[in-house]
Amino acid sequence: MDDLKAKYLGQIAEAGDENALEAIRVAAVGKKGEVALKMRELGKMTPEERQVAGPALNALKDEINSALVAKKAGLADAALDERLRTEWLDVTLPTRARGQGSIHPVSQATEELTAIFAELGFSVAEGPRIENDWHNFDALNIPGHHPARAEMDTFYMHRAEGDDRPPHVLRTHTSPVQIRSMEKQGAPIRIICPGGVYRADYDQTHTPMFHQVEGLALDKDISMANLKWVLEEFVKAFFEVDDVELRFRASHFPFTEPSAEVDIRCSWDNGQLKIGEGDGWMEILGSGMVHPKVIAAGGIDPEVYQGFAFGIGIDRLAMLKYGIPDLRAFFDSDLRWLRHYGFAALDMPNLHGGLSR
Ligand code: 2U9
Repeated sequence: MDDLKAKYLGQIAEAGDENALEAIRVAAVGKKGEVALKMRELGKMTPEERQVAGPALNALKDEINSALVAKKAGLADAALDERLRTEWLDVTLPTRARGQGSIHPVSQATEELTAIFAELGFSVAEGPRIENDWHNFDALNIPGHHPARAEMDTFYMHRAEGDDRPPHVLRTHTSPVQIRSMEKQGAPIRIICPGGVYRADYDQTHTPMFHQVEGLALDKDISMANLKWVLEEFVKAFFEVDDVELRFRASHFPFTEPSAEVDIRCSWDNGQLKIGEGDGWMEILGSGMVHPKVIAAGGIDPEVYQGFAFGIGIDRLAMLKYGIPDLRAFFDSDLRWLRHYGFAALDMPNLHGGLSR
């Protein structure tokens, strides 16, 4: 019996993991283990021998069980110690730097001009970027044969053969939003429609997607004088100048009559653009009195209501205001590039998570 005890206590002490311990338990104190076999031999003993051997076998069984439990706890402690040794975390290390974004100059310009036109009583209207050709062209007095349709380098949606739904296009201007607003809310109306538009064109001053803001004001007694005042107020507020002279040049758009392109007074000093002073002129937008056919297409009586409309390229406005020379860099560039040109919003802590060095 002493041999058994020495054998199993020795094996338990040597066991390296729980599986080994379980194998020892089965061999020693399991139902068919060595201690059980010895117990069976008790029957063959004399009562005197049994009185000695019985309690001794029970004591041996208890001792082996206790050693198994103690060793199991020891192994668990050792495993925990090993994990604590290898899986520690230095919470005092500095955090990993994360790249930070900032507002895009086009979004910044859109927010600024929206606030300015809101002060002038214009609310914002939005509409779909995929338009039917009636809202994008016909309603704006651009019929099927009109050269403006070809000039606009329109992206047409694919039509499978036999699909005779009316053509849909990526809107070439935000004007269809005004048509939809006129249909929905009627007159009087004073809205601006900022948003992305699409034309198949790509060079230093054109990208296939760009941004426009168009304005529309219809009422019973609106004249071109109102248009001029609104545009003057807008230009002064947007470019943060006290005064600016506007020049209206006669032009032609299918959707306005009369039409005018609008220049602002400016100067170039050592490559530095100054708006509002000097002897130069820079074209910044197109405008006019809304064509009666267009007012009628929006479901409003042109005999009762008239008004003005204008269109401005937001990307170009942002380039002028923030001094960014190449339109294409709005689409495939990064913050270092914008900072190079001094886009101020990047360094304004309270603006859309600025301060992104
Ligand atoms: C309706 C009626 C009239 C919007 C207008 C322009 C003149 C114009 C260009 C400026 C730069 C487009 O982004 S740009 O290339 N736009 O010159 N836009 S009048 O006239 C409208 C619009 C909607 C119902």
